[in-house]
Amino acid sequence: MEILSNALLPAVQRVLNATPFIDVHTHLFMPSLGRLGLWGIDELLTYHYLEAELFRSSAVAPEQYFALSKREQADLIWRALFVENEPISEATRGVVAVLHGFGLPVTSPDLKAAREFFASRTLDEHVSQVFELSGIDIAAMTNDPLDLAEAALWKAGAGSDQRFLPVLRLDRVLRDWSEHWGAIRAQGFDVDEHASPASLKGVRRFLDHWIGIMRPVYLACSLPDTFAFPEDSPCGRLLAGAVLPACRDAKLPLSLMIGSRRQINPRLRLAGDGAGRADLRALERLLAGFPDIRFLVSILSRENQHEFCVCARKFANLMPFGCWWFLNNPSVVEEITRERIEMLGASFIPQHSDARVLEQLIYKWRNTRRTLAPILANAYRLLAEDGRAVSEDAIQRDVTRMFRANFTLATGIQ
Ligand code: RAT
Ligand code: ZN
Repeated sequence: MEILSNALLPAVQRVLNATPFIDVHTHLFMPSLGRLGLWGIDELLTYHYLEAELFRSSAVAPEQYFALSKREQADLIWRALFVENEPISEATRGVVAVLHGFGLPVTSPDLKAAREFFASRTLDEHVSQVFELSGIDIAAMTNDPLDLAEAALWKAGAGSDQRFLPVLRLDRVLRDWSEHWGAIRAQGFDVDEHASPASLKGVRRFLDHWIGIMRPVYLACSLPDTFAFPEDSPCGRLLAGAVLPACRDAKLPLSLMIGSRRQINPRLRLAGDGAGRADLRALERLLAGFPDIRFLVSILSRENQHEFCVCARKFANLMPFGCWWFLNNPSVVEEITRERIEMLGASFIPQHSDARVLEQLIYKWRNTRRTLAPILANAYRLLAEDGRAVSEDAIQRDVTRMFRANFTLATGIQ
């Protein structure tokens, strides 16, 4: 049945709320990966997005802050950003939404009630309840084969979990070869510091080995704003000579997240990374050179977004996803998503959560639905004005495509 213009927004909201999304990129871990997964109030408050905000609203020096226990850090952040200030930034508002979602106090001078509540939860059930509240049924993880603790758990046979998809993350291999080649060698693969032709074979064996253990749904790497391709550097050679061939043979997509500038302020540790505009010609060359490989790509700089859409119109093997990290704010998400719909229809994945702490899923997905509803409704209103009214089934088809099928088709899962 055709929907009248003034009923479009509620219809879109209904569909968005009723459709379970696939979260295509998070830093969460399935419970069988033990204590790697972060959750609870102290982790929520010490999220690195909030740490960066702390130093703008408190005189504490990063060195003093990092010397504190996690609990003391959380208390400090709560006091500076939630008691002494109104939490109006995106990241602080997110904590309020999570507390409110669980019926916990949002203006309390301390964290007692929240700590008691989270201490009473059992992880496995808590994961399921958080997924339910967030409206997702599957989350892709970020799995690092060079993280000693994580690698040990995989080797011991971490049980799979239908709520979580493994993703083989290659930042240490592609971004910091000089620091990490020794760790690959220590795992028994023949590589050297120069990323020589023999090393490419060793890395290829390393990748095949880990693809066999983790069974990832894609391989992934974040890259700097200076990313170039092709390039005679360890990253360029390893990408062309080992990673891309491994993706092709295993029929796995490669996810690239381009534009992060690591450690522009190392005093802030994880919160010390920045963003920069990239040269998307490198991406164009990759897409043109490897048409049989699918690329899931997110770009960090707002200034790159228009040419990124143009690029996606030229290359069907590119699946743009998400408004990453510093872009994940309503004003920017709105602008980017409108543009993507106008240029790509429903052939992109509007958002991922990038959650590092389990309960962040609740506010990040709530915000995505809230921002997206009027944008989609407006697209259908314009369509109706131009002569074609939509039905709820048509809206459902688009939403399912954007938040599920674009990913399942790109990765070949299900
Ligand atoms: O958004 C973040 O948490 C960043 O610190 C990064 O981890 C980024 O999402 C990435 O995957 O590199
Ligand atoms: Zn991430």
